[in-house]
Amino acid sequence: MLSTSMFIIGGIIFLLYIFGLLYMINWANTTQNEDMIADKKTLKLKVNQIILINKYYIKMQKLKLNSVIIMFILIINSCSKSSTEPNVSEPKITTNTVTTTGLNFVPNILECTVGDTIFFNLGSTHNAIEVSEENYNQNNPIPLENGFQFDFGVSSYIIANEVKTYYYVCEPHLPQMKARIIVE
Ligand SMILES: [Cu+2]
Repeated sequence: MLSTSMFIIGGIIFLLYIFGLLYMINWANTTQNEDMIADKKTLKLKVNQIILINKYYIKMQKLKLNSVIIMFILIINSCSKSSTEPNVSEPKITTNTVTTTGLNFVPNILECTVGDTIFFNLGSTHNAIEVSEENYNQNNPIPLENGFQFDFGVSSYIIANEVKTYYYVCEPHLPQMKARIIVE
């Protein structure tokens, strides 16, 4: 992935920068200490100079820190931008689930779109058999030809390939337990 490699490269550059910065700060401190020991005799004369150098040094450190922070923000920003770009080709995943509660399918009427996947999570005492509209109205659990049939306690799915209404029943719990899926 482009964003991952960018992040790794950015991270390496950032770490190198930090190490370089730490080395520079350490070097500046040691040389400054050495200078201070060596120039003890002329220290009083140089006090004003040292104060000025220290002020400049602190300013430089603040600038360095700011540049590090800015660089880090830029790296993070570039990475997050590339990862949040909307992927147009990504399919829209819509899921619909039918479960069982008591002697009911939930939801009783499921409305969905052509192409949707409908999951069934049936309780152990319930099955789901697709029937014709007529048999649905007459509470006859006669399976519809080429219809879906899910056994007791099954977890499975159907894909709604056409605009139609699925009528289905739970065989042992008719006439109460029946439901519909309306595909639009
Ligand atoms: Cu049932």
